[in-house]
Amino acid sequence: MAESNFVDYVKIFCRSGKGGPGSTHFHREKYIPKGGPDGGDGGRGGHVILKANKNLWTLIHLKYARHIYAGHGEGGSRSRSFGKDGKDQIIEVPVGTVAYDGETGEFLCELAEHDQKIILLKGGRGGQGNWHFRSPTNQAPHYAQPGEPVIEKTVVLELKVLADVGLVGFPNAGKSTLLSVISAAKPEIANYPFTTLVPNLGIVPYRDNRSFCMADIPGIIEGAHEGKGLGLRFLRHIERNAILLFMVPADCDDIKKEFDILLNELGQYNPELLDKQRILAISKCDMLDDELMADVKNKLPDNIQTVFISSVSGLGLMDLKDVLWEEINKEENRVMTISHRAIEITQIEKEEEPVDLEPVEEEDEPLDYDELDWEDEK
Ligand SMILES: Nc1nc2c(ncn2[C@@H]2O[C@H](COP(=O)(O)OP(=O)(O)OP(=O)(O)O)[C@@H](O)[C@H]2O)c(=O)[nH]1
Ligand SMILES: [Mg+2]
Repeated sequence: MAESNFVDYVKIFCRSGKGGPGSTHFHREKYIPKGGPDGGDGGRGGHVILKANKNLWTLIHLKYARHIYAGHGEGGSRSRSFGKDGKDQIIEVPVGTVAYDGETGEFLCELAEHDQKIILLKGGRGGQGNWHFRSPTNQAPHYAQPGEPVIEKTVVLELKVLADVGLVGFPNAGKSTLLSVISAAKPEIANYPFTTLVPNLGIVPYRDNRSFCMADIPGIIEGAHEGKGLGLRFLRHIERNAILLFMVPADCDDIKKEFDILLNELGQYNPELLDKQRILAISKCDMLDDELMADVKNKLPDNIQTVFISSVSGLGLMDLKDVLWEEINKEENRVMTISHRAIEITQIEKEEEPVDLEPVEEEDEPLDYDELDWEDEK
């Protein structure tokens, strides 16, 4: 995964900005003795914001930018001047990114639409200046509110790519070959298992200038849910897909069994995946003569629409695209929402070596927050 440009997992350390302190200041002017308190409010600390961008396809730009700090709010000053707000930090991510708490694995938020913005960490509120605390009994308050402190969090961002069709199959089933033939994508293809190590996306052109998106993910083997082969972590990339295209090669000994193993592995990862519409493609049909084909047809699993294809001879590819297009456009196959389960901490540790977090420099004296009442933000 190290050399790949496709990064679908990053762990980043984020810190929002501190609120600026309110000012304790008294008006001074010639001929105006005891001008009274006029300390202004501190500025708000910067937020850390996630923003979805449809032009991004991976999280690679965040791989080396692991510490993201928003700016601190400035302090208020004389004449009831407000302090400047701290600079927000906007983290642009591909549509389909999900954020989890890096410590607990808890789901935080998901960005499903272009331009959607979510505040990941709120900047601290600025403190109120002493002007706010004047009262008939205390006309010269010698105190002001401090700003709210920073919030720090380790956040895991995971990308769940948005594709219409997800390819599911054993290694060597011919998934990448199909993608390379029906789209412009150029995934690596070879006659050995686990050629594909990261997901590939391709746009498949269809009749009348229409197109749909297909995701080719690494092969799945029996026991993948226990971590065999490449495990199941790539299945997150088909969680959002409208339909799943299962692929079993025509020369496989037992098509039904292979199909059942795939179904079982998917169910182990997330039972919701089994609710998706599925289509079965029997690949490499050019390898069989008519007699063997007839034999294969007798041994197909029931209750699933099956298409016979060959990426080499082109057999059945147009039919396949027709079937896929029809299914993608069915209202009941649209994926509106998906439920995100918390991720396991052991998985976080496995995916990422620990990040060396920089200590936060404490610039001010620790403040006593108990003494002061927060007023609601206006
Ligand atoms: N005869 C024939 N061979 C095919 C066909 N499609 C793929 N192959 C061959 O099958 C082998 C595996 O193809 P891949 O596309 O790399 O298989 P994959 O499913 O992507 O495999 P992994 O990435 O390892 O999961 C390659 O040697 C392809 O040339 C086909 O339609 N007919
Ligand atoms: Mg492949």
